[in-house]
Amino acid sequence: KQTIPKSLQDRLRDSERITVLSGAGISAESGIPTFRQAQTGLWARYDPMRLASPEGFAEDPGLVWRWYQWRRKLVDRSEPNAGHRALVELARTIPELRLITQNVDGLHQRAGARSVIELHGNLARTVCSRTRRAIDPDWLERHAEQEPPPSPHHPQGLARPDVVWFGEALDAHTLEQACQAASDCELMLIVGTSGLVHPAAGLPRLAASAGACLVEVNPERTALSDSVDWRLVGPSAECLPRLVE
Ligand code: BJW
Repeated sequence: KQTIPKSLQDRLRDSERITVLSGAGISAESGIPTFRQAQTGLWARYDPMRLASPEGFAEDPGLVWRWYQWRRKLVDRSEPNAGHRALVELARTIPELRLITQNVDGLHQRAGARSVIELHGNLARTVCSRTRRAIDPDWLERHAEQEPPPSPHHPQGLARPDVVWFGEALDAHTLEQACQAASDCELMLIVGTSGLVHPAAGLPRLAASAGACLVEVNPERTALSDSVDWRLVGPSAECLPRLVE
């Protein structure tokens, strides 16, 4: 096991503002598959453009709805892991810890994290495909035999997950909050993300150009690895608890 360098421990202890950017890898040990890993990733088995794009939804809304229902169930049955919990612990000791996640599984919040910036939405919420207004869970239950259920808000609208698909814009206010958190931290912890999907993948560069040091936690090299100051090579459920102990 890689030991945590003393210089990193000191840096962490001295930091007043830390921002975390998390991705699918932090939930891997909760049993949620990542997207881009060769054998186990979702995109190894499913075509992202058919399942996570507005075009895919327009072509086969039933297929997309059922795929997200399957993922919702997977998330409902899972539990936050030691990595999620370690970040909650870290937040107790740092004056300002902000957490930006690309994940839609809500596991940071279930571990006790507060005010998480969710860049790509949340699987648990369902919205109208036309108006983007939230749809009440009771309505969805009453129309559950339809896949997807119709929208109560628009005659041509359908229920869809409140997540950000490829080619869709991120919520402007959420992105603004994330950019603010990135450009105003002393240290950014980049956990379990391949660093390939934009605009999220641009946040570490924003942090670095504002003077922050970058720490990556990932068992593999990523698109961001060459730009970071420290790499903790291993699963986040092992590395993060050691980092905060
Ligand atoms: C572990 C581990 C363990 C394993 N412990 N680690 C600039 C350049 C090029 C392209 C673009 C660009 N700007 C925009 C684009 C286009 C596109 C994009 O980025 N494409 C690239 C892929 C090339 N971006 C978009 O389309 C975005 N929208 C946009 O830019 O809109 C512009 C616009 C403006 C105005 C009007 C209209 C449009 C939207 C992106 C949305 C991404 N959506 C998804 C699906 C969300 C819903 C769902 O969950 O189904 O988000 S795709 C998927 O990728 C998901 C993730 O959040 C995201 C990132 O993936 P992540 O988290 O990094 O996971 P993986 O699998 O890639 O990596 C896992 C990592 O974990 C690996 O490194 C492992 O090693 C590691 N790991 N076990 C720690 N135990």
